[in-house]
Amino acid sequence: MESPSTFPQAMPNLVGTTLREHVLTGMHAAPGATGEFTSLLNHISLAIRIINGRVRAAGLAGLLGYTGETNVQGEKVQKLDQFANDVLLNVLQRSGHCGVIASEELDEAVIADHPGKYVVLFDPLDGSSNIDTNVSIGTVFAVLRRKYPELHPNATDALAPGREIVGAGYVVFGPSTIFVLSTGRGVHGFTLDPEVGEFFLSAPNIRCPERGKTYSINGGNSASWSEEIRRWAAYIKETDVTDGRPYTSRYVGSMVADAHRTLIKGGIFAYPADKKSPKGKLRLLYEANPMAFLFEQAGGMAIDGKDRILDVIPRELHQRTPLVLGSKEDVSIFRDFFTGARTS
Ligand code: AHM
Ligand code: MG
Repeated sequence: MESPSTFPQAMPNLVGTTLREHVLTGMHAAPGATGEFTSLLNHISLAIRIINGRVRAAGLAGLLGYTGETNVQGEKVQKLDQFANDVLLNVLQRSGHCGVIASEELDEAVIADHPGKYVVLFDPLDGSSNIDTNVSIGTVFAVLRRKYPELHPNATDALAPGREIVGAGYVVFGPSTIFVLSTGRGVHGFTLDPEVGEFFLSAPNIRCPERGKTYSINGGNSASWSEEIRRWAAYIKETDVTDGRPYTSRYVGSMVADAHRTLIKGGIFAYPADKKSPKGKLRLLYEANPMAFLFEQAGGMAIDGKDRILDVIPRELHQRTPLVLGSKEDVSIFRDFFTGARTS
């Protein structure tokens, strides 16, 4: 066996770094850090581990008859997305760091009765239509710092553009549970060791390739697409060995899973506006903004078709947006078709 002393001494040894350590080390470097942000992220990690336990037992719970309205003890059993929402909400409220919490599952933002420093926005269980068939699902979140933390929090604190995000992440509950996080210093992936109950650094400094070979879009919506999007879809399927076309198609239907593959392997994920969903389907605050922040941090790109997602000024909590993200070159080509700058 190779001796651990063979690690180069000048480089920090990242093997065995936990999510907790990683966050703590990063925050030590931040001037004026109070430890609150570190604590907030540790609370999010705790909520994720609780949700993970329930997600992992979802099939088992079904087999044992726990998926109906009541279980054998006569207790009401929550749906998984409701459970994930409640866990995140409870854990974040108990952390004491949040002035405002907003979730895709809640009609209104939850306002604290104390002036918490942060706003947390989340989609507790993305891809929930895939739960019943044991396909990857996930959680997405974004953290903002309240502009005026000394004032009483207000729901409008949540309506800040994504460029003001101070931390964002997502978790994929797939064959393993992976937590991808950025606090504005690159993007790092952590895998849960279920035996230990800790996330360990498994993918430091993730970079989205400049160009990929995969496109990810619900082709079943093509009859509702604009002419520009149809032209792009035709281009992506044409054969041209000089630039790797035709691309291959992958579409899970869980944005976290499709985005994660796109982040790692490159290519493009798109949920554009169409006749059925004229404003797009995905939510700006809970899905598009955190993903856009992560993609930009990893050297990728995220637009609404034409403009940068992170520059959109939100008008309402549950605002929808078209979303196109992925490798810089692939997203730029989409934009050229979308704006009519190119047609073939
Ligand atoms: P959800 O947050 O209710 O799960 O819905 C969002 C999901 C995304 O994960 C996914 O990209 C999209 O909806 C799939 O939609 P469609 O079935 O229209 O392709
Ligand atoms: Mg979702």
